[in-house]
Amino acid sequence: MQLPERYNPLESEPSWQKAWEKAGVFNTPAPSARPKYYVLEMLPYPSGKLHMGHLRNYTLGDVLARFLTMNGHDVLHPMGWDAFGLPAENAAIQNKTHPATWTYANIADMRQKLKEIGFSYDWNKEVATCSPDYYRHEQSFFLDFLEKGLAYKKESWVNWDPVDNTVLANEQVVDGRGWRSGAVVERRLMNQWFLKITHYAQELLDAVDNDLTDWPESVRTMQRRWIGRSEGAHMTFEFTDGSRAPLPIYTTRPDTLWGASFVAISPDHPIAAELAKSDEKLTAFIAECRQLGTAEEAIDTAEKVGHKTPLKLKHPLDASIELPLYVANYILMDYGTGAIFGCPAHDARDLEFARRYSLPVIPVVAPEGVAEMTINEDPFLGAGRLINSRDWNGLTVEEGKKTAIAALKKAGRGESQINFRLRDWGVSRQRYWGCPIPVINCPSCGTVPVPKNQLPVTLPEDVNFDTPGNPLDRHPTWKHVDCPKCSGKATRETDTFDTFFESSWYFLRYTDPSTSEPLNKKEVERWNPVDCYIGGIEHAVLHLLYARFFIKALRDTGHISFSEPFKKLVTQGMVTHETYKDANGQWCYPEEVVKSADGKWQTESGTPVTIGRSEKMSKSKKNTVEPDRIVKAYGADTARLFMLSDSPPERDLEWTEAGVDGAWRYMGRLWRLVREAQPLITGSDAHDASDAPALALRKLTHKTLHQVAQDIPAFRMNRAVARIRELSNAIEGFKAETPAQKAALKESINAVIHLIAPMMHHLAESLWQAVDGKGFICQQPWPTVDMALVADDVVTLAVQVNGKLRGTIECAKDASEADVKPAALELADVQRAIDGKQLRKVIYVPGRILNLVAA
Ligand code: ANZ
Ligand code: ZN
Repeated sequence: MQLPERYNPLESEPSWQKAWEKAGVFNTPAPSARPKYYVLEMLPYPSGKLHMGHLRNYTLGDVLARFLTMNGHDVLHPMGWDAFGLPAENAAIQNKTHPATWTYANIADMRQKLKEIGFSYDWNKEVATCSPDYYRHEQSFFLDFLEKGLAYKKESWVNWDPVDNTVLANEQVVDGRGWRSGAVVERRLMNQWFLKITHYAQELLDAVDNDLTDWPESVRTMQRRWIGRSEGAHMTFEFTDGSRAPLPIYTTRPDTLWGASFVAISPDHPIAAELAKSDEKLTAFIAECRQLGTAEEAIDTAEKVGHKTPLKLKHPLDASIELPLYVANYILMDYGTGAIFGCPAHDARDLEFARRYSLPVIPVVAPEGVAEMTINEDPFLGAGRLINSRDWNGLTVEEGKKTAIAALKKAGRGESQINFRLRDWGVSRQRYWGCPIPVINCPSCGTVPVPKNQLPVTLPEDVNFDTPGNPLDRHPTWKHVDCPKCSGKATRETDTFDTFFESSWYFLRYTDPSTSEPLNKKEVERWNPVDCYIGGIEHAVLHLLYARFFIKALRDTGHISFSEPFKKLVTQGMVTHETYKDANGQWCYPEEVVKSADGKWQTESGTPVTIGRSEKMSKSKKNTVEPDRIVKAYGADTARLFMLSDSPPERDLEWTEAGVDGAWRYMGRLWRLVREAQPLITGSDAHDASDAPALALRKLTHKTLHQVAQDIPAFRMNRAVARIRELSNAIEGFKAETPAQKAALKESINAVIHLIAPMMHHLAESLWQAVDGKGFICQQPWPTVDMALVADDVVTLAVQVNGKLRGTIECAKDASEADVKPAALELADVQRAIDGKQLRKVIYVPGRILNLVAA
């Protein structure tokens, strides 16, 4: 078929989408001998807006999915909606609609937009987490967890958002404020449901080290910190007046015990509550502390203040030393025992506190070789040897810890203990638009699980949002039920699950979203674990940790056999754009800004505009570009090509008109390339190695096929694009005169169409049709690479860090340092060897060795 002169994506993209859909080319393949690969992108919240971050995320997954299909894999590539959550309720309040109406309308809209980009999703696998067909199963999981002791209810201190009227997880409190409402949070004591993630603390930590080797190092570090394992000691301090049981304390520094100058308890400690009964000042102090919320960050940055109680405690190893007891705002009730001994010389918080209340500061650790030490503004946190510590003097910190624990043990006052920072996951939310927690509260039987045959507990539809608070709680009938045990009058739990509950297992449900069982075991085990998960770095801790926990809990309740959900993780950077401000300091949208005749930037009405730096696209700064607008103006392929070619996925991507333009022009060049080659490539496929120009083109063609096939699965999409451009440049300058040259050209054109197919998926189909290709290009196998043509150009390069071999990479013999360095830095072993150090020097001997010098 002779190609028309110009490519018109706006016409051909929708027609290819229809053709794909009609032929069902993206339907998940039936089991076969081919290896499986599960490509997963983080499911969107159906806000109604598809933004550039989505487009980037889904494009990366789509390129991988399409590439792997062409490379002999059975691929699962699904999409769905994380559909419960607050914005739907807020929209319901604002627009007087029902959250379901709003949510489903947004889903329909966003699905349509995704379809217009031509993603290779199997829409038969679609899941919306707000559908009872979905959430009924998580209700049954919850009952299993309950039975297994992995879910429980307890009275606990929570962050209360007074604007959204809900409890927030610590992670949802940012700088002491609710992450959505921005309101200052308060601390309140409430009955809450918890999932016992702490049961898996050690296993979660071990797997970070041993199993998650294909995760970004930064995310592994964040997970380790969040789990926060520490080794220390548990000990008890007796009250001097013997008025109550000894006070338990947790410390990570038992070696500093002789430097103790006070003891402090949390404002939420039971002893504080008891003392407050007869102490008005303390009552007021406790109330003030509660305004800080429960987030550690806020507590850490606040001034350290306290209230002195009349009580005193005895030093556990010398009863003649008496320490005053304070209630201090920086002691958390749910870490350790909620009580500490303060050693101001070696802890910044204790030092700030001691200075304020003129408490003794006794240094008990000094740097090696220093005998006397005074502490001024800063505590001494370094290593050294013990001083002022009686017969422990001279011991190192590590020896001191051991000796202290032995002494405490001998005195019957303590022992070693391991602690985790990780807290159990509070899942109760006082909201309507969430999955109802399937339990019933009976005045005589207590908490009774809803029997499984009565699931799902569905949300009532007739609710209104006229008053703040939880509509489930004030619904006239919904919560009133008979107790399943004694048939007496009882009430339903009116809390719903945190929406992280839904996103912890959706990828299992995708494998068979319509089964009436919670999971279709065969399909779940066929596809899981997910081979590659792609999403935003903002989920590095919470979502990923909760999902990891959920998989272990499902394993232990007999639902699945594996222990980790995501083999490889890719976190993509942000999409940024320049910002614009007019003369009045108001932000302007990019499309409102134009260049005047004399080259100055201004608004359409002529007021001058200043250009600010490129920042994450956000509505508040108006520096957004809607994917929809780009797709309607240039087509989806252009947008995708630009996103892929500019920066590596983990880095930020600056969206520019010039970049989009460049991508658009390149599409046109590819079109002309094939169009002009058309009359030349109708002959035979006979190659002739003695034809030098033909051989050179063939070498470049096979090299490109080989390298791009390495680049795509390693997410070096930008390098893949650069290589394809290099090949197309060579084709443009190629004069096909002899039959062998024509055969080489034919092979190259064919290769280019395959190479671009995962990225410029519509254009590739049109070009494939033009060269009389059979079927759809997206279903063709990747061309076979003739390694003989590649071999003499590709070498295995040894990568060293400080002279020690840490890995190898395959690269072109004449690859530049700029080419090999990024690939070397991506090797996990190299990253580990460099970790924390600075790269000082790079020594590169092409074809042989790359040595990275780090210090
Ligand atoms: C005495 C001491 C001396 C401490 C010293 C530190 C330095 P990590 O390492 O983060 O686990 N701590 C214990 N429970 C606490 C609570 N509920 N709220 C606030 N702080 C608490 O921190 C453990 C250290 O944090 C413990 O070791 C304790 O102070 C404090 F030179 O005990 B340390
Ligand atoms: Zn009952």
